[in-house]
Amino acid sequence: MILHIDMDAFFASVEQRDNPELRNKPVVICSDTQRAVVSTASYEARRFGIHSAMPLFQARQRCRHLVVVPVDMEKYARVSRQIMAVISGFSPLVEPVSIDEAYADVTGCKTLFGPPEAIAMQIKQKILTDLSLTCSIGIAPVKFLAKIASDMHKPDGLTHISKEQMPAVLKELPIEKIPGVGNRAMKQMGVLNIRTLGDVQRFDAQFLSRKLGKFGARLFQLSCGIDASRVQPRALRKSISSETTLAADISDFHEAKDILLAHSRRVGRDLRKKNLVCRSVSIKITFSDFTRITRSRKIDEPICSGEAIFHLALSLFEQVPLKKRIRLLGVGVSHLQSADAPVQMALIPPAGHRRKKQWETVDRAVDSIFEKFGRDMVAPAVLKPLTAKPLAKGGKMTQSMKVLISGKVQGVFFRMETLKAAQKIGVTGYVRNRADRSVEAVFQGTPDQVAQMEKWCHTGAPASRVDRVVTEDMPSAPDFSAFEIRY
Ligand code: TTP
Ligand code: MG
Repeated sequence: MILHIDMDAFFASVEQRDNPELRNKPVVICSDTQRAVVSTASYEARRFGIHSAMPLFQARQRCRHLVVVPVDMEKYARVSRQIMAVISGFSPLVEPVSIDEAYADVTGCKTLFGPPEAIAMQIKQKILTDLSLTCSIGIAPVKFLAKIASDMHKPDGLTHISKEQMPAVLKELPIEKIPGVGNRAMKQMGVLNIRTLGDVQRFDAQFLSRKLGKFGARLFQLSCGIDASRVQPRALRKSISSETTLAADISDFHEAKDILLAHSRRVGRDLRKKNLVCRSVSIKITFSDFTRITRSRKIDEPICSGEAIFHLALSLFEQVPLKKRIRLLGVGVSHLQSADAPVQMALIPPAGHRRKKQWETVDRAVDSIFEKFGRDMVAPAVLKPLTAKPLAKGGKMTQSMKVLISGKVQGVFFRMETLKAAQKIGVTGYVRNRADRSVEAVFQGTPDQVAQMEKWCHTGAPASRVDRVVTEDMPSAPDFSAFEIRY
């Protein structure tokens, strides 16, 4: 059985969710160009006859108090990824087809999640509770009917066309409902007096092929309920990389390190987003005279944290003699596999195993924050030589301050609306803003370390003014981590 999931008034619903003032109002999401056309209309706006692709001026004529909201594609793409992740939790066979729709083959998922209708209900419920959005789902034995079914009871619909009901539904199905039917085909079918899929049955396949080409043959098959297309999950990527041609050539080792770290984190994030791990890390350097080198290293245990990738990239980088200035620097990973694939566990975990796992947890926490609150919410640790001493109690805070703290604390900083959100993503420690109780930092560490960090954040300056806290493990002094607090 195939599910087709389609979000209701997608862009508009996301905006109405995020801005309560827009709820229950006629809203259109519209690009900011001169000849603006409506991307999507909320269901309230649709009552005025407003629809996608309508010029904005016409929409305004139809509804005086229409609210126009600009398109925020990055946000919709982020929500889209969250939706796809929810669906992927119920079936390994998920095919995203556009920003707000996907097919899922749930044939083999019965023992885990129940029959297709129960799965559809669980998906709807999870999207609603986790993302506060509604969707419509169609269930059918074949793809094209699942898509048609999802559109039958919008919004918030659930339509199941069983194998037994299929012939009756097909017979009455207007041909304009068939995905992919173009204007020319519609005209020709008009000439043949074909209005429903039932009408198609009056002709044989050869005749239809002659008249309508390839589409004719497909049409005949569809009229018999045959749709050979399968749900096709995206092919597994072979490698992921991130690189930049620098604005100006560099020769400073620390600068190069910072760039490697940023690339490693980006690659790690990409891996985790795709639920992958890698077993090979490489770096790429182009020098100012355009000569290029690549170095790579294979590892036994798969990794996906930015830190682990960075440590390997750095060790490769350190082996390259830097005689020329660097023009381009990049980090790549390959030998990818699904993060869910079984891994042969060593009886004695290799050195640094625990640390690696901790970084993965931190990275995943950061990923959730990115997904939920956008990129600016998390400040990455910077790799710069440490200079400052711990701040004496009551000491004067400078613009930017680095402090040392004993024990291994891994941390990230973000500003979040509520403590609840921090708890939801399963972090073990947090620092709360004294003024408004919002969460300012999350990290892993012992209760002592948590308390210590909390103290640091609140010493001297009002916490509400703290802008960011970043931490760094120091390879030269493994028992120390550094905090940088900016405000
Ligand atoms: P659709 O799924 O076609 O429409 P929708 O989700 O807004 O409404 P519903 O499914 O409930 O009928 O498209 C998904 C998103 O794609 C939509 O929110 C905005 C965007 N889109 C455009 O930008 N231009 C268009 O012409 C269409 C149809 C959609
Ligand atoms: Mg939709």
